[in-house]
Amino acid sequence: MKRLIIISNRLPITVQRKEGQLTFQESVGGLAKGLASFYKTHDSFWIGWPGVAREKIKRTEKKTVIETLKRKKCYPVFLSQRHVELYYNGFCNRTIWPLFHYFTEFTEYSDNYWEAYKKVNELFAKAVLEIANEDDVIWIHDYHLMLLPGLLRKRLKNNPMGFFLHIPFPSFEVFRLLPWRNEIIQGLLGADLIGFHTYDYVRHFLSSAHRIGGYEHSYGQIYVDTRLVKVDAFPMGIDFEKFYNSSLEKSVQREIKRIRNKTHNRKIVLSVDRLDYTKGIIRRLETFDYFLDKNPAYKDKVTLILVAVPTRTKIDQYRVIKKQLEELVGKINGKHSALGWVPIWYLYRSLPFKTLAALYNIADVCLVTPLRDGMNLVAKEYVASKRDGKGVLILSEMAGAAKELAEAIIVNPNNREEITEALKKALNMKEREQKKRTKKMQERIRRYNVSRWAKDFIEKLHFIKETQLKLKENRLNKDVEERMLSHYKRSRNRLLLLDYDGTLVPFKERPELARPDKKILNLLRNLTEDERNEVIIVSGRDKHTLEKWFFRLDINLIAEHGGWIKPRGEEWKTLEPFKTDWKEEIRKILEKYVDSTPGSFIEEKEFSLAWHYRKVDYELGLVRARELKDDIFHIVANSDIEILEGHKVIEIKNAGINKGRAVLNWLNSNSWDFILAIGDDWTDEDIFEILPEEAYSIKVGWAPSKAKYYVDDYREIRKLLFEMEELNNETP
Ligand code: GDG
Repeated sequence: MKRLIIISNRLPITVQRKEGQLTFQESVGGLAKGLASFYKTHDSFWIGWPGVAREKIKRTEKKTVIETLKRKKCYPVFLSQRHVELYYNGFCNRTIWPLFHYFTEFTEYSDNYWEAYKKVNELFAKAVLEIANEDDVIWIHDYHLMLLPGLLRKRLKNNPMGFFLHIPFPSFEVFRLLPWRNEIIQGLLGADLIGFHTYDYVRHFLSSAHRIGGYEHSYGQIYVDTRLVKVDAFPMGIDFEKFYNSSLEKSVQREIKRIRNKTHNRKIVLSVDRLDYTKGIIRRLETFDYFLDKNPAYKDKVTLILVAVPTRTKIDQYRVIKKQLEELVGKINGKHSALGWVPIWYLYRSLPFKTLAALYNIADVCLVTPLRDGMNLVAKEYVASKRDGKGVLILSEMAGAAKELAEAIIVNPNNREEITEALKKALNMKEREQKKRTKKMQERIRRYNVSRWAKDFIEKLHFIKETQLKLKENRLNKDVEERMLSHYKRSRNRLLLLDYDGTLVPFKERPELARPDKKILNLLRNLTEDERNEVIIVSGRDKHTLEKWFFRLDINLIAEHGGWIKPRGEEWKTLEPFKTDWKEEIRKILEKYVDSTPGSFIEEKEFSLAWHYRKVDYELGLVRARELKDDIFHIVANSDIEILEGHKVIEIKNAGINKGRAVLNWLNSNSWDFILAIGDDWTDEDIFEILPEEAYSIKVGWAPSKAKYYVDDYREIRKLLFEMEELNNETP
């Protein structure tokens, strides 16, 4: 099995200096914990920062640190105090973290931070290059290292490389605020697979990649030059069994008893987060205060246990929120407490696992209301811990986890009325209902646990790599080209099937601008004048346009994807008479779409109606195209018309018309000793599909195809045809 190199900002082992001595401890936090179990069972290596500044490690100690970490399959990247300040506390946590969580008012744009971010990403790249082998699989994690895939790709051309973002990817309108947005997009696109927790983040990324970098995608696949990159959602899971079985552990049972002794029979509402402004803790407390105000009957009956784990304490906002929180806890406790009852137990510390598990076990309600959260593992851990199924999760719709945990009570974290109602509902929910909901969620969390998540990601990464290799093998290379040209030269009966737009000329936003230039007309003339050649332009265009453009050439024309055929020297004809009485109804629908979609237009042909959206705003175009297909689907079903999806066009046409059928007669009419078909669109696949085995077929552009070979764009096709033209001149 290949070696897996995991790279994240922090190593799963943290080095600290305590009372002069260096200590090595397991790191806390979602990522380190989540991946730890996976990486121990694989032949893996983890690269990251050990959590202590370079200056704090004496020269003589450095070797010991490296050796000790190596035994735990870790490789350190040492960062200076200055880097930690500018890169980690700076760009990562004062720029990217707030911006990606939609806290634009907290976002700082500093060139110094950015320079440090670049520098540290380079240091990571250097560390990876020091130990990576040619066939190592590389998996980079999170927002600290978004430039790393791009940096590594320059040197590690072939290694499978994945990137996973643990926080949200914001909508384009927010992401575009970042002055270094282009560099970040380019950096990420160095990976072969880019993963996010949810499809919303996938959509946001694809939209930014298109608007900022001009990258179009098809079903989440982007071509970066000729390298295929896949963008997909992988909702991160947890170590389910660990939490599900936690109540069986003696130490946890003891903790449960200890806490129960203090809470008596009161209902427990639990809140657990790092003390981060994105987690909505202040708002949560204000809502709890409001809940007690509005529902005094719950006083002395409910206790909120609030665990706030210290984090990023060097950053102002985190200090401010801590102060606010403590004041608020004091205020609420002062206001509502009674003898023997305090409404909020506030714990500002990281708890040992046994205590956390005990709290998950005994809490009647878990209140998880982040304002934004990539996923939120606490929500999943709480549900997983409920072996008896009793307990209710109240979950913010702004957490990625809400997409999977639909049986929770889903709330808007800013809506205090809604949360107050949710609390009442949760505290009064029948046990049967609680168990039903919990079991449903548990089934999902158990199945898609953290190992499955990691396995899925790595498998997908391998799959993309294999697809890339297949595509590469099919690239029209020098050898094939030479073979093809020599075959061409030898042959006496040649059939050339050429699509027009995107194949002989570039694809234009305005179709009228794609008329043939002199060069291509001359080229086609020379090719057709060679009597060994039968050249056919096989286009989706209407017959009048083709006639207007090519009437001076002695060439075969196929228009409207095969609706009309004009063998050279003959008149236009159809393969069979088609009814077109369906057009009226479809035209009305298309007109509605033209009105509501600026930039789109209808093209009417004899046997088809096409709705073009090449000039429409990218995303609007995609949405409208999908809506249009839905709208006409029921008309098309059980009729003899069909929908054809081309490059930024939806075409409705008589069924049975297609390019393949149209060229069939030619294919069978002669014993060709050289056949070449070239096209760039889905509609050309009908030709590729029916060609005999020995024929050459070339797809222009990088998308799945039945063609034998690929080229990048129309320029390569022109070059190839010019070479053929040369050969015509060479041989009598
Ligand atoms: C980031 C994203 C995404 C918490 N308190 C204690 C403790 N924890 C553990 C929990 C959980 C982890 O920390 C927290 O994970 P979350 O997912 O809730 O949140 P972030 O730390 O913000 O994580 C987040 C995650 O990455 C993974 O991709 O879900 O959206 O922001 O595992 O159990 N553990 C212990 N004591 C505590 O007091 N032992």
